[in-house]
Amino acid sequence: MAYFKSALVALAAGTMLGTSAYGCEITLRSSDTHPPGYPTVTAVQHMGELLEERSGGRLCIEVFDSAQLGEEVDSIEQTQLGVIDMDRVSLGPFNNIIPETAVFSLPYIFRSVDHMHAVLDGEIGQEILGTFSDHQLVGLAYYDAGARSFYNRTHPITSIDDIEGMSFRVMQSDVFVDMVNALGGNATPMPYGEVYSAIQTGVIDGAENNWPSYESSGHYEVAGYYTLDQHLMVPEVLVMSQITWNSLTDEDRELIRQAALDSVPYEREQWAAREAASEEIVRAAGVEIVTDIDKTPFIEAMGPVYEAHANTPELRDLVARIQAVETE
Ligand code: GTR
Repeated sequence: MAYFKSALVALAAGTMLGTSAYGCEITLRSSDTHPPGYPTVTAVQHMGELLEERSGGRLCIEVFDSAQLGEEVDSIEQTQLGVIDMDRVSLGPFNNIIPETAVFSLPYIFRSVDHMHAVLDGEIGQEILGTFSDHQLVGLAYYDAGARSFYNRTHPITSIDDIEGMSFRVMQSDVFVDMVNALGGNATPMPYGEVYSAIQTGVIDGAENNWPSYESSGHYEVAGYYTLDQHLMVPEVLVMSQITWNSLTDEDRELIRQAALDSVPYEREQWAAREAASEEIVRAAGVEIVTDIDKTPFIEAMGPVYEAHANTPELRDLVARIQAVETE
């Protein structure tokens, strides 16, 4: 009797919450390097809410933020092995594994956020998502990550000449190593979580990232010069383990695909708001920001990076097709 009663209470509570009284049958564990409240974290949580609602509470997502499940390169491996079900990462760490992703990571490949959206939302975006299936992964969706710019602890960068000899942390991708070297700097690939202390202790002079990452990581506290050269616009990507995917029914896969796609506009909205909020925090902290910088020499220096990473007829064709995508 007591059991019956508590089951009824649970049923009522579950209904109120819009979830099943019997709880989640499948909980997908999803990794993210960012802290709670960061747009990529809240977007995957939002996807989880959609999924729970649409599956009658059967399918749930638990987001492990702040790199609890490992730094990005490791979390990708764990996802390929099926230890982690879902991973929200930058496309950058995929460059050395999937050459096609390197094209989206080329400096200045996207002319604007609108151009990037047009490419990602169109057939080229789908094509690149499809390449993950050769690597034990399923590509689900792209998220926004704004533009990345250089910051450092020693002096304002007002022209390309100021980069000469400086050391910058980059994501673990050869594209970004070559990019910094082509600008006259020295690149040090390292996991995101190690950057703060590497700058603080002077192991490196600086790094590069977008406003929300520069702010939420606290890097602005130790690297107080930020130059808006906007050399990269690397999309974020949400992937699922092929092993997990194979264990699901067609119907559940469709629910997951759709919920992932429906979380994209949500993330873009959150992103825009967070970009503005992070900029405000950083400015209020007294960071010296160089906005007026001639990007032409930066763009011109990237020839060797394109040659090295768009190095097959297929990849060169991909670059040309991206450049040919028009925006209104
Ligand atoms: C952020 C991105 C992360 C991570 C980080 C990095 O902008 O959202 O996924 O790649 O940059 O620089 O490692």
